Amino acid sequence: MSETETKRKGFFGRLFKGDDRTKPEEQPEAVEAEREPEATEPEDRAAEAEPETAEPETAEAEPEPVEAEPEPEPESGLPEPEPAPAKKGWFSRLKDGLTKTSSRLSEGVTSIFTKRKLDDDTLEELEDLLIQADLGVETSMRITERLAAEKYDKEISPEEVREVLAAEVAKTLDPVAHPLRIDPGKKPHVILVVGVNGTGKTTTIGKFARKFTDEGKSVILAAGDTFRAAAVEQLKIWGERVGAPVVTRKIGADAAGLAYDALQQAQDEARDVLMIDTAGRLQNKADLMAELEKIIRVVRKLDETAPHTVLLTLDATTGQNALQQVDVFKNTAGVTGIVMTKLDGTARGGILVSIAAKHALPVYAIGVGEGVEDLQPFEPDEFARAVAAIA
Ligand SMILES: Nc1nc2c(ncn2[C@@H]2O[C@H](COP(=O)(O)OP(=O)(O)O)[C@@H](O)[C@H]2O)c(=O)[nH]1
Ligand SMILES: [Mg+2]
Repeated sequence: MSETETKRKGFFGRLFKGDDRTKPEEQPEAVEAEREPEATEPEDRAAEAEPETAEPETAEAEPEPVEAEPEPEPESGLPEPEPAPAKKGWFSRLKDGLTKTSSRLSEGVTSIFTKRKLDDDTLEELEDLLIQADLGVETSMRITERLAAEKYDKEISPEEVREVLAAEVAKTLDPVAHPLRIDPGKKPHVILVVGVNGTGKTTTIGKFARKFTDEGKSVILAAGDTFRAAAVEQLKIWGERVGAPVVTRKIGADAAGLAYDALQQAQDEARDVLMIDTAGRLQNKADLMAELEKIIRVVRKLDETAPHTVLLTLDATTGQNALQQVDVFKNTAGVTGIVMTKLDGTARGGILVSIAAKHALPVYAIGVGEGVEDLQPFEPDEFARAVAAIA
């Protein structure tokens, strides 16, 4: 079992696993809401651990077991999944993470351009490939137009195409690479974290909290997802890990009231940063948006410039759905920037390029894993090279 899988099986993994791969706009939200209050997930380990007692006790059995079919080698002949790699630099982890995105693209490019000229047909095939990789129409067209301008009717190698791809992707991403900066003039700098359930809000708060405390800043967290006991617990654990106090209320308490109290405490204690976690239930969009608006309204009673950052988390594995989520949150919650999570292990990493082109929102950081060290600064050139599979 890989390290990631092991973690998944662990505490939060099991509680939150259901959210991971779901399309947040669809019914899973409702499902989650129903199953949540008591996280009494039955220990289904029993099923896994069940010993295979099927060995028939034939005293003088032939060496050949009769039960040839059900048990051995579940994946007949398929290679074992690769063991989790040891610690690597973040760029190589990003590259590994984006392998599914980049290999689809580079194989596509190779198959289009091997021994073929750059003409209308190949250009159209390329454009389709790029759009299917979630790069967005605008960037895809820029790539094909540039190739057409430079190489029309000539032979072109897949490598040359990939170079242009990387360069144009970087051009789209450059303007949105803005790290999240804490304004030292604010005590505290208030960060409101919004996004659909399961997109990584709480984890991202934990990762940023670690980064800020490592920089010597004093951080306080507010457990504004007051709907779920497990969500509050999850933030408390992050708080303990990084040594930041976590302001909590009873389950079902008013999130705005909690945010108000947390800001007051943060001001009293002259904290540098307050990060407010929120609920992300989209099954009732109107309620959720009303709640976020109320949080913003009440924190402004204590500091009319707050929140100073409204950070939207987006799960890369949801692909095009992430674009819609930006639409939903951008206006109501006044999103100032995004963190794209789960870029490790998805074929849909290209969606970040679409979002950059369409919304021009700062990308504060990217998530390439579940661990505290897996929040990375967003570097457009490196991201573009990883997507285009250029070393
Ligand atoms: N692989 C991977 N998993 C992540 C990343 N960020 C968050 N997760 C996982 O996604 C799940 C949901 O995250 P969580 O922070 O609880 O989402 P929230 O509901 O928005 O607060 C958890 O299992 C996290 O460990 C990431 O960058 N990569
Ligand atoms: Mg959460």
